[in-house]
Amino acid sequence: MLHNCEVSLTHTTDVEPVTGELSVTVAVAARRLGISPATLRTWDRRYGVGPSQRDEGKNRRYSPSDLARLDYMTALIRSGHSPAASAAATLGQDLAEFKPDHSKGEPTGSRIGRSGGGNVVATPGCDRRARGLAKATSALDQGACASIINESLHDIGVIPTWNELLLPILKSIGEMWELRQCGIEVEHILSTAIQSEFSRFAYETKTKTSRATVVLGSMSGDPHQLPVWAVGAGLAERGIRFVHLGGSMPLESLGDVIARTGPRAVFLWSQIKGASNCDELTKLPSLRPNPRIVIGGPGWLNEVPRGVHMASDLLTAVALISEVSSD
Ligand code: B12
Repeated sequence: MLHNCEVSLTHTTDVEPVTGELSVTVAVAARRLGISPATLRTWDRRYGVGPSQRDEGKNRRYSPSDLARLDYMTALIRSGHSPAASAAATLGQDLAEFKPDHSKGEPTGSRIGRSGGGNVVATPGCDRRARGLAKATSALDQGACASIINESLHDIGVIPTWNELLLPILKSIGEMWELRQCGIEVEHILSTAIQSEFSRFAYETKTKTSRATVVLGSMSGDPHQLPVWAVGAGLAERGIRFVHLGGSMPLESLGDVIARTGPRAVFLWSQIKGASNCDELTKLPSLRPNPRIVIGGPGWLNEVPRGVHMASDLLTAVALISEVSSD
């Protein structure tokens, strides 16, 4: 019997012989493995498990031995290992004899250590504190997560805590969901701890401005609001008061809040790809002076309107807002 992916190989124009072997595009390789092309690109960039060939247009092409390596890596992940550990084990393995078996079992010959089961969050290249947080998250120990985040906020500040401690772990949890459609419980445990510690930090910090000068929120239909809390805590650290409207804020209500409070700046986050349209921003009320509108996140579609600022990271967002919001 033919392997299911071999059938799809012979029926797709994405396949062509390169140096005498059949090679496939990233889209076909992803389909065959049941994961997204974005994850394959991340594995290439982050772990070096990528295609050995590129065609003349510089597109990636996966050879049969690249695909065997990916089959081996996904078999390890499906049997419970982290992507980082699976990649490391894959790169050191002779796969000439490896035959993929799509059961959940661990591939034979793997020398990787057992992870102890459950949804284990990977932290390749991270420091002791991040490893501790990943461990606490995997163990569903929310109290420990909160104290590690709290300690870090007071120790190194908001921006390094977000960039160095939290982003790698959030990304790893996102990958776990994308790859195995699991890990929602760890996502919730960590998200709740982040939200509670960032809000506590923000409200306990003495602000210099006498009224809330900045309005923050996530766009309609999007519950993701951790980066919004990071912006709020980053502003509080600089003595700037804010009002946080939470996730899924309808544009109309946002317009009402802007009209009523006359803020110096507004920050809007959109996480889910393609969920928010930049054109909608033109419907926000006009004030004199107009607040500075800063947007962030991978969810924004279409061209950013004139006068609106797109921030690509936390530091930029906080700097753009602080510039117009300090007394
Ligand atoms: C935590 C989380 C949740 C929490 C949110 C809790 C909360 N209170 O906010 C909860 C559990 C609610 C949740 C729900 C869902 N989620 Co979710 N979630 C995440 C997770 C793990 C982190 C989100 C986050 O804070 N991202 C912040 C950073 C990490 O995002 P980033 O895109 O990597 O950031 C880039 C830039 O934006 C910039 N950047 C980073 N930080 C900052 C900060 C600022 C201020 C700026 C300006 C820029 C910036 O740098 C990065 C680029 O290098 C992501 C994974 C991920 N990688 O984001 C998934 C993710 C966003 N979720 C996803 C999905 C699918 C969902 C659900 C639909 C299903 C699910 N997994 O439960 C539901 C949504 C339900 C609904 N009603 O729509 C997908 C979205 C895919 C897509 N289509 O875009 C992701 C990407 C996971 C994945 N890989 O599949 N989620």
